[in-house]
Amino acid sequence: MTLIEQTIINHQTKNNPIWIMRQAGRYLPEFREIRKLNTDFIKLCLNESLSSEITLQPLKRFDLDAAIIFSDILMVPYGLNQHVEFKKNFGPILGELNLDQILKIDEVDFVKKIYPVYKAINSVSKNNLTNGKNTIGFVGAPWTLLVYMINRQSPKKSLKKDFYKDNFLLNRILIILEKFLKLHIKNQVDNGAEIIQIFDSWAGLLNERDLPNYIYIPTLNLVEFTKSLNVPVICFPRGIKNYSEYCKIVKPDVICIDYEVNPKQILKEIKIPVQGGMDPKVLLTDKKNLKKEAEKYLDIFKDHPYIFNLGHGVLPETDPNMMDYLVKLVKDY
Ligand code: 1CP
Repeated sequence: MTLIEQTIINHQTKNNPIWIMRQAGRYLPEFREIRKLNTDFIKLCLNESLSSEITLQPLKRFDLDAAIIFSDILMVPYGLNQHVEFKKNFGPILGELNLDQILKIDEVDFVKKIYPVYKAINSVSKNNLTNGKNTIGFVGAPWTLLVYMINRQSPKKSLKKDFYKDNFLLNRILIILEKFLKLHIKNQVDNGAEIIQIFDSWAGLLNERDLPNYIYIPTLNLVEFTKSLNVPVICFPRGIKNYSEYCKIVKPDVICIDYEVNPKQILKEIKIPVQGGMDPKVLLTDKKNLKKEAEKYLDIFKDHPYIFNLGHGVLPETDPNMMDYLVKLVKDY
């Protein structure tokens, strides 16, 4: 059993596993080198050999406990034939959403369009660098994908004014997303993903009264589906207020917390394994402060099953030496 599995399944608390959201990415010079020559981000995600290589880059440098596959949550709208592109210094831009067209897509078309993602997972999970470690697959939560598909760009602080205008459309897309996300999870698992993380990056944008319809019910369906494949599932509902209600209803195996959450409060309220929390900006300070902040989380969760991670993705300006220091610090704790 890997360290992560011991933490999730046996609830061991002695050795904290560590992996980092966006561990393969722009803070690594070897990634930037590949990225410079591959300006089309979607194409890069669909290049099986390069996306496998990028996935493994952080494992060559650091003693991490998992590889997370280099892909993107927006590969699902792309697989549903919505145009997706990533503009430099702006973020994702999505094309018009045409329900009639989306309804015509079947499972075979979808899988064909993003097939290299599954092949990359297969190759990563068979690579020696992941021996004794886990390969993590992921999906965007239905709500967060709905946000990108309707808003057609990052909502940053707020959604477009008419976001909720077409209730029929919103609910149809949610149902379609649920179907294809299950397929996407199943194909990742069939190709070697041993854990699934569900990213709900925009969970914090919803009113409390809308949580059941847009988050609780559709996410619970994905969690139950993933568990039925005998695969643990980690949920990251960034920005929600009530973690204990979320855990009670959605029932993930692990809850990943963002950096605005009070870890002591979580320890009091949550019985399941916890992941993450530390502010990625801490990695931009100095080693002394990094040690203090990392040990804060390790101390708080010393008798609780805890997977070390950040409270959001590692920032592009991060010095890889700071990451190295952090991984060693967690391993030596
Ligand atoms: O080089 C570049 O400019 C691309 C930057 C980049 C990278 C490295 C994007 C564009 N996506 C990714 C990879 C990625 N995305 C991974 C790979 C695995 C790893 O963690 O190392 C994962 C898991 C994601 C997930 C993802 N994509 C999320 C959920 C997590 C989060 O950050 O909240 C979201 C919201 C996206 C959308 C996305 N992809 C990329 C950008 C710039 C964005 C938009 C973010 C926003 O709306 O502000």
